[in-house]
Amino acid sequence: MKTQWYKNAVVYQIYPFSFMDSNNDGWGDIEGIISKLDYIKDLGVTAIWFSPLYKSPDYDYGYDISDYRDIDEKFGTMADFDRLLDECHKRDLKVIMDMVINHTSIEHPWFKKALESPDSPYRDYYIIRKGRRKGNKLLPPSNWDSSFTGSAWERIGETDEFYLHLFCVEQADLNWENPAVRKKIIDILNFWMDKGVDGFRFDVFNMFSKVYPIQDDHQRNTFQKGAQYYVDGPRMHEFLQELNEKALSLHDSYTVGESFRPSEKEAHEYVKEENHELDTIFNFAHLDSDNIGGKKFFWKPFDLLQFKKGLIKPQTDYYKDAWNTLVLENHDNPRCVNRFSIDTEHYRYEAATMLATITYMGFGIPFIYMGQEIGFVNTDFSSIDEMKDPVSHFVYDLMRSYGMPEKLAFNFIKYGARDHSRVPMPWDDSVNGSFNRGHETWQCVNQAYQDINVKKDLNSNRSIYRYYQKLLAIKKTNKAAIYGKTREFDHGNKKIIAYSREYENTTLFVIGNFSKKSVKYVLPEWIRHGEIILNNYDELKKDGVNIVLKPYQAMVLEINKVD
Ligand code: TEU
Repeated sequence: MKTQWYKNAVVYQIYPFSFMDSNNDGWGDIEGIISKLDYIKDLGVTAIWFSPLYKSPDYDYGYDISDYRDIDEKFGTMADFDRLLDECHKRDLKVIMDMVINHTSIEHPWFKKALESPDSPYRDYYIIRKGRRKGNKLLPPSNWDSSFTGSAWERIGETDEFYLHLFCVEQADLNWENPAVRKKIIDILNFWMDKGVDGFRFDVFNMFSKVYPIQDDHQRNTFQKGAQYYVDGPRMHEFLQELNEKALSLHDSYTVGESFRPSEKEAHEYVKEENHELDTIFNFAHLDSDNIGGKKFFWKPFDLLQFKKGLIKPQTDYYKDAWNTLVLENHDNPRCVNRFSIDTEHYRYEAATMLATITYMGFGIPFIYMGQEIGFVNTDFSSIDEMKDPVSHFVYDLMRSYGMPEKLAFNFIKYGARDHSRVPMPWDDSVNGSFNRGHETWQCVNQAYQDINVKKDLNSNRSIYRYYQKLLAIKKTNKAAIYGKTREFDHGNKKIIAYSREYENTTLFVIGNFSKKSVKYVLPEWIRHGEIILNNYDELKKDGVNIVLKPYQAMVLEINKVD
């Protein structure tokens, strides 16, 4: 049944709120997406992942689902979705749906029914426990933290019971121990696959299974209290295998799991082919190279060695019995050209193309986040009120509660805010970047659209989009780029990333300069006569056995052994 089409796929992620607003109401919509499918196809992608389109009260902008079988009306109707699916398939674009099943919205009928009566069978759909009395205080059932700051427990009205929410208060965790819950989820997956969707991205999947009975976390140096009891839980493999057996394996599906800081061992187990769990998971380790422990707000000077290790290790360690993914941006991250110590003011084109080259020529499926293909930049938000993401507000409030002055707290959250990637897509330099025809947008427009937009990029002789086209064409057809074994060179070099990809008679050598200065590099002897198949500069300077890489220069060389 499974054709493994995903192995040479290229995925484009759309955050529907901000892609294209066809009816000028301020929100992106399905009709808008359909109008841009040719643009996406021409880039060279083969699949689209849609961030949630389902009904949602949007406390976490779609990641709090209140109906898994319907489309939110701001995006359109189910008939619109069916047309979208059809239009994608007509263009040979696979459709990957986001599936947020660690939790539901508190406005989901299951949760509402659960709260209606203490005897409701729906009560066991969630994780509800009695609080602990201490004197005349009622404490939560455990000391677990939510990933979004504060306690992971919320009291149910005036009762002495609490429900678990590992994210927003409005996102109640489902009880995966309950077979009825798993059955409902399996039915939902089959519902979408019967419609013809080709795969799923599972949101925070490695939190489905928790350790019971619920207990306090006494670990000293934990980044998040309770994580040891709700990350990579004891029934994870069993749950994923069940989804596979009863839904995923019945269709020619592809799955990518978004995991929350999985252990290396478990990460490998989730994707090993023989385990029949997930096809791939995301690897974000390299994106932690400019922040502390993955907490994006806690900025630290960029560490290239950490970036390289994070990017390369999954390629070398998961090789053979699993597949991999390659990510630079998504809806939870700032724009890549504004990270990694990059001088984006002077070298935006060079840096955007360098990052794409050294990331996507690796082993795994490229995931491209909308706007990344034109090197779109972070937004210069002027106040916290312009930020819509609840997480920005939680962290801002937390900093204020520690006594941090307003301005400092705002500057603190600005670097890593998720809002940067969630502003409307800039199509040209007309009003609102032609995301719509001028209606106030749900999220402020990044004023940089006047200089950086799709139309201008496509007309430029230094078009980032056109460079991506060349890169992706190689990525999809060159066997070494798809299947090649990755080997890193000069790990200790603090300016250069270099690795090879070897498959049968072909070897590629990928090299990129992370510095804004020219850097000399001695190419390994065997590749010196290789052909340059991709270069983000017009030339390659040589100086004896050295090559001289200009600021943010990246290249791919190819050599073929003749038998
Ligand atoms: O994100 C999971 C997650 O924990 C992080 O990526 C999180 O966004 C980040 O640490 C906050 O700084 C997934 C979704 O991608 C995200 O958009 C949702 O908010 C979250 O799950 C809850 O559904």
